[in-house]
Amino acid sequence: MRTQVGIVGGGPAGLLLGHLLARDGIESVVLEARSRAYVEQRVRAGVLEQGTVDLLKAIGLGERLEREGLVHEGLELRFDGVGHRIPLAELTGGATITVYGQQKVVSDLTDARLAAGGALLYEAEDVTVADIDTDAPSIRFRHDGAEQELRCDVIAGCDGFHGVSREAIPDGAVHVYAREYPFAWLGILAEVPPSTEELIYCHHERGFALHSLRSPQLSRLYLQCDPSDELAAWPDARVWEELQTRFATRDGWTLNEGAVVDKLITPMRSVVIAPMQHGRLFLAGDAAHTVPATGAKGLNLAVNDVRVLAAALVEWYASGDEAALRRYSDDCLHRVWRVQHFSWWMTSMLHRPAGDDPFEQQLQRAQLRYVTRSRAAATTLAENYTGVASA
Ligand code: RFL
Ligand code: PHB
Repeated sequence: MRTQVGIVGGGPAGLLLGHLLARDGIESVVLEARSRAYVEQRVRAGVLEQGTVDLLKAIGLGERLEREGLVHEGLELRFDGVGHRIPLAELTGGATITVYGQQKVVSDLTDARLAAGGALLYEAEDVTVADIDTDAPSIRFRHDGAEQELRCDVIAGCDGFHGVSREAIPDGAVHVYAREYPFAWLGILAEVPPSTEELIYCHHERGFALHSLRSPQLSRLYLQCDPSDELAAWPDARVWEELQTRFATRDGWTLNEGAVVDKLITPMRSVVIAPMQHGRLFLAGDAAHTVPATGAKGLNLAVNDVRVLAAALVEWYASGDEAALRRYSDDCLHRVWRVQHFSWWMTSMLHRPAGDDPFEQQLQRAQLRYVTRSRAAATTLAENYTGVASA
């Protein structure tokens, strides 16, 4: 088998890259380890930046997004039992965020790829990436019981945080910057109308909580937990009780409860692999970096990477000039580090610190008061959250 661009991973990064390349007549094959049903049911991100929405609309993927996406012009920071609105759009000259589940983004991209006859192989097993130091890299894998080799001009490693493509990079050729946080998130999807119109990021002495949503009938809620917690330790009743405690306000705000239809525990970590490329292998999305979910950035950053990578590949195929491809990592990393900083900052401001350090708790509350009272500080949050901050 042969193609121009071999794409490992059929998540948002891989599928969007395939879509962008196809628009410029560049052929690709997407290899996905899981089944279509699994990939499309995986509940993950919910918040799309303005730039992500603009791109999806510009490339013909805006139809359902426009119909079902919920445009938000603000968010709430809640601490000491009081809510404070950050008017995102007003502070940024009109930038908004759109709540639209990652599953829907993935379904829209999958439908578009299959309708256009693009190659997308599910349940690709034992995928390995080889010969990235040569002009003829290849991907080996097993599909329907048969060993396969896909020869390519370049390979895009879009296989997420647990992917295998970056293992092809020789030891010592990249630097891994990493930070683990001493807490995790327990997330639920609940069949209940959201108790809020805008997202609520809540600081509480018992730990962080977040109220998000997926639709007028579906709520998405998270609470800070211990990274070693098992789901079994969190029956639904305990989850609701903890959410009720953390979200409680002095003026008696109520949190609606409903049937829990999905529950997961996800670690919080920050990772950057730099450079994001080696030879003919280009890493994009979570394969190259991860951020703690507090900034709602991972998917948006993945979209930015593949936008830059697709443009560089188009230029290379059109002119033979490698300059943009060689610059790929540098072109992405400024934004990657801006987003890393913002995600770390939001995470540090909102979570219960390890060891319940009272000094750090007072610093957090001082920062929260400042962000909610100073227009300059609130603008910093708004620019970063909506994705219009310059890197
Ligand atoms: P993905 O989505 O992990 O997709 C990688 C794909 O590669 C496949 N794969 C392989 N395929 C072939 N061979 C192999 N060896 C393979 N190994 C893996 C996987 O099955 C998968 O289909 O990475 P991608 O495309 O880079 O996309 C990144 C985003 O998924 C991620 O950054 C976001 O979900 C992060 N995130 C959020 N991002 C936002 O922008 N806004 C949010 O509101 C937001 N909320 C979240 C989040 C992530 C969360 N979790 C569960 C980590 C909330 C949560 C709870
Ligand atoms: C979500 O809706 O899943 C979500 C929203 C905001 C975040 C993280 C996740 O910061």
